[in-house]
Amino acid sequence: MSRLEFYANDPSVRVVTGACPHDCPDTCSWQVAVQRESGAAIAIWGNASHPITQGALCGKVDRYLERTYHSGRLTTPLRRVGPKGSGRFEPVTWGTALGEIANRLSAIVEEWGSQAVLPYSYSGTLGYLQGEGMAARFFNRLGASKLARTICSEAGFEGYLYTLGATLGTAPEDFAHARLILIWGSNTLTSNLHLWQFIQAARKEGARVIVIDPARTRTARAADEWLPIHPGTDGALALAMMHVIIGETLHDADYVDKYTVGYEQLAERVREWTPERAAAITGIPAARIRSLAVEYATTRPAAIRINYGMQRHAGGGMAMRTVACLPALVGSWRERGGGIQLSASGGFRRLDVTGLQRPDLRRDPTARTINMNRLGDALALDPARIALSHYRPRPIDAIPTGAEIGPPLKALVVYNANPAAANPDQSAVLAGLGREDLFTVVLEQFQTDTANYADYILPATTQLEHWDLHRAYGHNYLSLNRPAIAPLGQSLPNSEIFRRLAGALGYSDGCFREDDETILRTLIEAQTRPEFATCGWDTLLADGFARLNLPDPYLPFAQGNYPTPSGKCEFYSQRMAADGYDPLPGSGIGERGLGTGDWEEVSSSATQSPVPNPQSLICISPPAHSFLNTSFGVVDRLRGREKEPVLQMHPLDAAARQIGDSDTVRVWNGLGEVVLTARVTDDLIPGTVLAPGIWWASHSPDGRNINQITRQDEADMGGGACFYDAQVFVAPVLHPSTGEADNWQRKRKPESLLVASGIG
Ligand SMILES: Nc1nc2c(c(=O)[nH]1)N[C@H]1C(S)=C(S)[C@@H](COP(=O)(O)OP(=O)(O)OC[C@H]3O[C@@H](n4cnc5c(=O)[nH]c(N)nc54)[C@H](O)[C@@H]3O)O[C@H]1N2
Ligand SMILES: Nc1nc2c(c(=O)[nH]1)N[C@H]1C(S)=C(S)[C@@H](COP(=O)(O)OP(=O)(O)OC[C@H]3O[C@@H](n4cnc5c(=O)[nH]c(N)nc54)[C@H](O)[C@@H]3O)O[C@H]1N2
Ligand code: SF4
Ligand SMILES: [Mo]
Repeated sequence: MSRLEFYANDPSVRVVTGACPHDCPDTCSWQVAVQRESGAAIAIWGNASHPITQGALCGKVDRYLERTYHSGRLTTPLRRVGPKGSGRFEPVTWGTALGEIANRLSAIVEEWGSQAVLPYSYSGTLGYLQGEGMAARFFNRLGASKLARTICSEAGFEGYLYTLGATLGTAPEDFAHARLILIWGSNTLTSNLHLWQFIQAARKEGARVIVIDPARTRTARAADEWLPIHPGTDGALALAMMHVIIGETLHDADYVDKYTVGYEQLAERVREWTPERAAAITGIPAARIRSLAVEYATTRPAAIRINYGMQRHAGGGMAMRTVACLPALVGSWRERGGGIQLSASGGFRRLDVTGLQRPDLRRDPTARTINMNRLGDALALDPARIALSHYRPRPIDAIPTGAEIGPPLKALVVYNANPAAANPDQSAVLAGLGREDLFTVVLEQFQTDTANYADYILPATTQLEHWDLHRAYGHNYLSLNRPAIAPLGQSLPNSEIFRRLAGALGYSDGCFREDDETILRTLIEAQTRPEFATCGWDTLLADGFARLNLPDPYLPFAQGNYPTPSGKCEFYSQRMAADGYDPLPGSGIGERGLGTGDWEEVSSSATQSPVPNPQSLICISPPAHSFLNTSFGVVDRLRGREKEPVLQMHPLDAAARQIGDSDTVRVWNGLGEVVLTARVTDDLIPGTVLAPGIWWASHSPDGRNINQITRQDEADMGGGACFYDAQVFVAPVLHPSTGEADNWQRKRKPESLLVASGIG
């Protein structure tokens, strides 16, 4: 008997259908059993009728009731009593909190102008309503600075868009039809679990699965082959693959002729990219690059699942743009089970949100836009650093000067985000949040690292307690989330908090009085594009989800139809030239920043795989299996599964630094330092260290996390983040009395840290 049948037969229980709100490509449809009498949720499971969820949630969200009913849930508004960042608060009423916040915001707007206020939000929920719904209306009406939401995928998105025109791609279901699958910079079994069932179906029919990743992840272990690659060098691999494909005329000349532009220039460009040249950069042997290219071009259909790991680098946009050329070159878009998937969000980007977000309320549409990756700089008082924090997605976007820079930030309103833990350059972010003159309001479910710095913490509901509507970025289904239980304590949905704040500021526009269900129904009913014809409100209420009105099978580029300026796949991009880029695919190495810039220089003089600086290592910090960014760090059982903040390193790198397994190590660079426990493993390419993220700083032995060593610099495109492009030094932390390296650090709080000398 299914769980649905079990509970549906129980008259004391009702079953409510909802959707997982988390930042995950799978956007699962879930069902919750609620006791009628107590109103308590007693079970949660994956919706069996959803074609992607197929009845299963991941190990994290299986624990969603533990998260919702956690003793750490915030249930009352809180006002700061200690110094900034001390984490000491007193309960106040909603009336007091909102009145005082409204007064403070009004005074700041009066003295500094409305742009001195910054909303800061990201991926706590991907819902339209509890994300940028009522909040967008509120900040538009206020005239706050705008936020460029760049922290996750922007570099790669821009690169993909230059090449293909939309973030459309292979449907997850269609991976079942592929006969070769390249999983490229994605740990599918950790961060995109529901794709795996389709990959397994393909393998039953004989498909081979190859993982291209610096780490032998659990996905790489489950695949047929792991191709270890140096971080940030994927563009070089793709160029060399195209060198072989074109050199051996394995490309689809008919597809190329009809549906692409710039083939001649591409052929010219890749001529110099021999597999030998790419081997010295990527660490993948030339012969394997050659055979991979042939395998890719001749196995039909061949699908690529590319994810964000490979674009969190200085040249990540260009690397993505280059890889995105591959399916058009071999014509694999023609076939079900061919093509590439970066994100399915392109379909949902066509959903018209103007009625939801009301940009028309903004009196000053030219208000500055701050790049969230540069929050540390944005919160500084130095105008030069504020200028740097302006959103400058392309090389032609200049750093503003003079009055264009705008006022210093005086108020920060954080919701759905935890920048004190998740943002790059943690020291800079904490220095900003620690400013006594910065007025900070945090809407949260838990007292996070960021909430510790608030002046007011406002308790927010979880997904079990509010309405929302969800797009997906790993499939083509829209989902509705209905509240299953009443809000815990005095917590309120973000929508209601901003509704009440609007009231406290005297905003009389009717849109601030609409209730949540009405907002969502109106949003759905306002859609006129054919993609949403299947997504009626009644369908969503009845089923909890609806497939976008796309053909089945959905082969977006089988006959061209690229929404680029030329209408074709752009091997040569005029738009890139105009925006200040090389118009042809490149390696992405040395595009901007320091990290990967050193690779080529070193490799040209070395016969071995390059290491950027003999003493430094590249640090990547991809998602931990049992966390979702920082959102599940609070759930004891999940934190227990991750055990402690660790640094994985290759035995060669460990030996060179006299580091043994489980030794306490210090990881540092010019930006900051963090103490971690070494895990010595050959599941990594030498020269790269890996710290699974994202730990709460307050759960870490030294009160810091890996974002101590990540930098605010933008990637080459879209102002994207460079999380995996960090050079670090690593050394054992010696025991203060014995002078020996071991894991003593884990067992006691450090008063002083003695650092081994001689390295770095
Ligand atoms: N369990 C879990 N699931 C998650 C998350 C989580 O924190 N935990 N986070 C969610 C979020 S916010 C996102 S954005 C998504 C997407 O998540 P992604 O950012 O795509 O993360 P992963 O799927 O772990 O893929 C990253 C992989 O890329 C590899 N990598 C790093 N640098 C390079 C490189 O230069 N080249 C190549 N080829 N590979 C590289 C890493 O080793 C890692 O295995 O996952 C979501 N799902
Ligand atoms: N070193 C390193 N840093 C990274 C990454 C990495 O791979 N390595 N990944 C980056 C990526 S891909 C991303 S997407 C970002 C994510 O960065 P953030 O968006 O800051 O994500 P989270 O850390 O999950 O924080 C989300 C917060 O929102 C809260 N929340 C959830 N739902 C609600 C709600 O309905 N209302 C309110 N008010 N709050 C809610 C949660 O409790 C949680 O504290 O981190 C980035 N940081
Ligand atoms: S985090 Fe991802 S896999 Fe887990 S339930 Fe949510 S959408 Fe599904
Ligand atoms: Mo993300």
